[in-house]
Amino acid sequence: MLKKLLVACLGTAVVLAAGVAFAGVPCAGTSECNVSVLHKGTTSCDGTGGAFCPAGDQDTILVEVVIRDCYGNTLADKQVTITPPGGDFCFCEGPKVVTTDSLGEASTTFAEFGGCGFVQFSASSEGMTVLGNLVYSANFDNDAPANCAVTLGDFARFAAVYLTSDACMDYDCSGQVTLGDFAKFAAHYLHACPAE
Ligand SMILES: [Ca+2]
Ligand SMILES: [Ca+2]
Repeated sequence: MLKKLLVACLGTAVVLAAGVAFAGVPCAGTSECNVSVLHKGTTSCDGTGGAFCPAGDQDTILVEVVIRDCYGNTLADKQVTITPPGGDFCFCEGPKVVTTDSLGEASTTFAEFGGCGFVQFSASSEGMTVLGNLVYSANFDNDAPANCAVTLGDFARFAAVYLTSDACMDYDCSGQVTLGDFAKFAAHYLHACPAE
C-alpha cells in the first residue's frame, strides 16, 4: 500500500516537474522537419527527389520546420539551426539559422551542393534535434566524396553508368541514364559553388 502511494506521488511529481520544465521548450517528439524538392522545369521526378548542381541552378530542396513543445503548442520566435548532411555530400553553404513565426513555422532552401544519394537534414533548437525525411539527390557533382565542382572525374562516373538504371545520374527520373541525361550533364559541366 505504502509502495503504491509512493509510486503515485512520484508519478505526480514527475508530471508536475515535466509540466513546469518543458512547457514552451522545443520538443523532438512533436516538432517537425519536412523536406521536399522544388523542381526547375518539367521532370518526371516527384517531390522526394531531384537533380542538383553545386552552382544552385537546377532543383532546390525546401526544408520546412514546425517547432512545438511536448504538449503540442507551437512556439514562436525560436531559433532553429538547419544542418545539411556531411559524409560524401559537399554543401557550399553550412548550417542555416531561421526563426519561427507566430505559427511556430520556419523554412529555408538549399540548392548549392554536390553528392548523390539520400539527403537528410536535421533541425535543432534549444538542445533538441529532429531529423527530416529523406529526399534523393541525383547530382551533376557525383564524385564520392563530392568536391563541389562538376569536372572530369564526374564525367568519368557518368560515362561508367551510361545506359544503366543508376539513379545518381538519372537526372530526369526516367529510370535510365540516356542521352537526355547527358545533355543535362553537359549543360552543368564545370559548374561549381557560386563565388562568395
Ligand atoms: Ca565533382
Ligand atoms: Ca534519365
